Amino acid sequence: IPIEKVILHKVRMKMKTPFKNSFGSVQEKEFFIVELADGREHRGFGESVAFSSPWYTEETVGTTEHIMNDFLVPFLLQNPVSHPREVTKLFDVIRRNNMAKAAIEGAVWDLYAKREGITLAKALGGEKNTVEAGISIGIQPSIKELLTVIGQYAAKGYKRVKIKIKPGWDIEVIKQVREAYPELPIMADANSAYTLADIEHLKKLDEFGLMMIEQPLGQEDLLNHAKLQKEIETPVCLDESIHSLDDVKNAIALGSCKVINIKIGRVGGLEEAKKIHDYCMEHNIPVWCGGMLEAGVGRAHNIAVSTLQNFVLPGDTAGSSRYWEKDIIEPEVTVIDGIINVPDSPGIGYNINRAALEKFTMNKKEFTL
Ligand code: OSB
Ligand code: MG
Repeated sequence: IPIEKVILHKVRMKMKTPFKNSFGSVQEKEFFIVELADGREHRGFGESVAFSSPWYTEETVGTTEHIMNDFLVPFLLQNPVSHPREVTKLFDVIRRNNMAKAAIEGAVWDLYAKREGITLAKALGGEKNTVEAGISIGIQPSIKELLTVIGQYAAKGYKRVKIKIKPGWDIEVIKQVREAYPELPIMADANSAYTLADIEHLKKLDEFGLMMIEQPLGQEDLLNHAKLQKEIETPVCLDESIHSLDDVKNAIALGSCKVINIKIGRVGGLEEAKKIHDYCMEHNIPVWCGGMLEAGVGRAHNIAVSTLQNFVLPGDTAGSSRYWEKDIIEPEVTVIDGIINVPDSPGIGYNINRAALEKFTMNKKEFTL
């Protein structure tokens, strides 16, 4: 795959409403759009997902910039690959920094698929033409407001609603949501807000028929998640604990979870995401695609990976208008009756809206060999 030029667009976009979870609030998203040019007509795009501060994982916009500029981009230019799956191996000499790796690896996949004239979904081995959309709702000022927001998304047909919880905003919240929406598929995401000492408290969630509870305990704590899963009926899903296929193998062997949330950025790219998907399928562990408040390019990658067979649960990928007045892709991602149609043009299947991208770009850096 000839890569003649790499362009890193540093972008800043303001979200319509702040997203609040157990560790803080985000309203401005800074990220990189990675653009690869093959010297012919094709351009591949990727999007970095790390936040400005290291509250979700250790990566930030600043570390992403450093690792891409000083290591990953020069590596890619100096070491031609013939298939995107080779990028993971190429980047393996750099420890972790998964989100920086994934932004570039994703762009290589897009470029590859466009050169082959196939969709990214097909290049990955996905077969679905539609994917189910779920929604993740941040912590609201009151239960009343939460119920209103849930009502809005339920009316649009979203296939499941994820509610952020933390100590003091949990049992009563879920109880009232369940009463107001007896049939709605709901789940809770704790973003590591609890410890094993909360086991009796977390057991109280069992009566509400949650699809799952996401990452209740510590980020590195596979052992205690296993202890918790033995005591509660609600399936445990891991998010922050999963950075690689090895993490997944450990989690499944220990019984730490019954579901896995795959985020392409967190696991270092599409190739690793695919391997995790395949391993989970062999072990009867359903997966779904998590979200990182992505703009359109990241959203498009999420949609493509969600076409793989074992993505059997609705993910966090909502329509572009969930967070953005104006997205950087066209057409924008739309959700109709809770369904996203997978685009059928080559690569990510959406065009870059150059005017919108320029408008949100703070600076641009070009690299050639
Ligand atoms: O824990 O899944 C999470 C957003 C930022 C960081 C972590 C998480 C989330 C979400 C929102 O839940 C997902 C989205 O709407 O993109
Ligand atoms: Mg989560």
